[in-house]
Amino acid sequence: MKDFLAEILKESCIEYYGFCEFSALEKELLNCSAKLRLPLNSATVITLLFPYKVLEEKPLNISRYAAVEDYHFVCEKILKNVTDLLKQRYENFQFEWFIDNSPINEVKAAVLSGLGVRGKNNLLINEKYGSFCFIGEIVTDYKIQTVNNLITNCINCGICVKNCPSGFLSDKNNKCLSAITQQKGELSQKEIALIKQNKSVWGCDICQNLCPMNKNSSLTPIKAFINSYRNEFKEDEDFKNRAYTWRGENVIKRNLKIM
Ligand code: B12
Ligand code: SF4
Ligand code: SF4
Repeated sequence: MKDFLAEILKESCIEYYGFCEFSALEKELLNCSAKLRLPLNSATVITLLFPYKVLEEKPLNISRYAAVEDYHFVCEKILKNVTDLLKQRYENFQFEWFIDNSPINEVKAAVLSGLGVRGKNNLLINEKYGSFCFIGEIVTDYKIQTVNNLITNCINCGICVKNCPSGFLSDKNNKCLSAITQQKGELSQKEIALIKQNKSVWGCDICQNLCPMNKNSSLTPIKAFINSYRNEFKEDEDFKNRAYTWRGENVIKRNLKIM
């Protein structure tokens, strides 16, 4: 199985992947409808990284993850293809892919799979791509031998916590600016001020841009991200296939007006 995976993932441009036991994540499954898709007797989680930093300079008014084609679609294509190949080859086993809309705590899965450390900014930080990578996984009832990776943390410098504009990283009762930019309806004066001050109409990258472990992080080799890159959200842009599309045009356009 490991050799077969290595071969098909190489073809898909996936450089970082690893395995962890499903049982290590089972007790903390996130509450979402995708839970119903988990295979019966899930045994192994195959975790994959999808780096997405296209340029060294940061985009002008959106976060990096929103500057490329919606990662759900880009990663879905790769995950679906790999899953189909696995199903064909190991027809007596079940394989289900997830990304973001997943019952798995993906950061934890990635750390347990040996793909990086867990940052104080909540994110997975990989040795090559830093935290600028999405996490996807394939869950299977096939038992793959895993190494027992322990949860390892970042260097704990505290820069992210100190500079988090909303205070989310020091107190989860505060809302993350990324969540505020995605919120429908009216925003409070405090939320409006946060969008203005931090000049982001979608997402927030402050805790990533300042993280020393992201210094010199590599650019993505994934063509679909490179080819779809836009460094700014504009009022009249083509609105299709972006990470902000699912919230409808009004939310991001409201944020642009605020700015
Ligand atoms: C809901 C969600 C959000 C919400 C809430 C985030 C949150 N942290 O609560 C909002 C909208 C705010 C959000 C924002 C972002 N998100 Co988000 N989000 C998710 C989602 C769907 C679920 C996260 C979750 O609820 N986890 C469960 C809770 C319990 O985990 P937790 O909050 O980390 O809590 C744990 C820690 O506190 C930890 N802990 C305890 N003690 C300690 C001590 C230390 C030192 C540390 C580090 C941790 C720690 O224990 C808790 C339990 O395990 C995941 C996908 C997934 N299925 O995992 C993506 C995901 C985490 N998000 C992702 C991204 C990219 C982002 C943004 C960077 C997007 C942006 N640029 O705006 C920001 C970053 C915000 C931040 N720094 O946290 C990526 C992260 C990739 C990576 N490299 O890690 C994910 C994995 C999606 C994906 N498939 O790629 N997100
Ligand atoms: S994304 Fe922004 S608001 Fe959210 S935790 Fe990071 S710095 Fe704080
Ligand atoms: S800024 Fe410092 S504390 Fe925060 S994630 Fe990066 S290394 Fe860890």
